Amino acid sequence: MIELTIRETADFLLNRDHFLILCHRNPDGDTLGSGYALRNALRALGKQAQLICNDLPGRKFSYLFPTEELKSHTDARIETVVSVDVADCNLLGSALSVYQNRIDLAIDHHRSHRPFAPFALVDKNAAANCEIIYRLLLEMKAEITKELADFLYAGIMTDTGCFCYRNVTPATHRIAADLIALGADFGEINHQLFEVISQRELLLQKKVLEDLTYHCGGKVAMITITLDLLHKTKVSESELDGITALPRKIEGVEIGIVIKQRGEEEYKISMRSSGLIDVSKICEKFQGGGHVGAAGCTLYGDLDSVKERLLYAVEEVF
Ligand SMILES: [Mn+2]
Repeated sequence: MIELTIRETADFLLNRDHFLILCHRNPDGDTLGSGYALRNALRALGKQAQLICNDLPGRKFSYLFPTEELKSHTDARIETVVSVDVADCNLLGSALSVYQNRIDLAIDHHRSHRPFAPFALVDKNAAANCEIIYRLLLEMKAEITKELADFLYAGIMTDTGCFCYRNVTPATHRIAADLIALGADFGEINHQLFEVISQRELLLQKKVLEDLTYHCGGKVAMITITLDLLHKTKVSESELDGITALPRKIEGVEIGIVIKQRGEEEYKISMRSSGLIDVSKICEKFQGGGHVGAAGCTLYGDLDSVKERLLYAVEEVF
């Protein structure tokens, strides 16, 4: 893998055409913001660009990111494949797995980035991938319209939890300030993404919180979301962000763990830390990864054994 600078990446993109941009599965605001902004900027520069994703964005993202523009495949002519905010090519999802070995350039900010493309622009100090895309668009002299500013601002807010996470740097604030100056509708974006909650989500939260457990003397809080519960409350996977952040917010809790059932014996684990403990290290033990304050992995087996293995790994770090 050859690591490119922002300038080299700008030239790389300016010298090519017929782009296919790939988001990661279960898309969040950062991969969507990066993808939509890069795609629209390339189009404005007179190039052909498509954006695809394994899954459609959740309800709260659909107001900002037009879902009808996002498909899981394309028939367009493809010359250059770029992934955005994808830490590992497995995270493209099954529908996009055909592109795993065709990616020319990876633009990412994950500390756990596992190289999969011949060229990469990886800035592990960027709180959000959208920070990198913003710099890249400036370098390409692309016009950052209000629409693009909205996309990029939403990505930064998503990955920084509205500037709350410890990955935030002075540069994060400066870029967000630039985006607001360019017209980003910060009030509406933050309201839609972080305040609005559906009645179904609230019902799910209520049910899940009834079974919340504490471990390690109250330093760890854990909740489980079963498929049965999702079915009963009709909440989709993409609407679980609010509840994923909940256990970590409890006083004295240093690690919040959310166990989400994916299949009969498959569980997706999301870990959030208050920043003192690097949860990506814990998740790496289970072939997962992420950031210091937010990471994930997948465990297989029955729920009791999944919890036991997880708690064993967590106890080790205290
Ligand atoms: Mn990201």
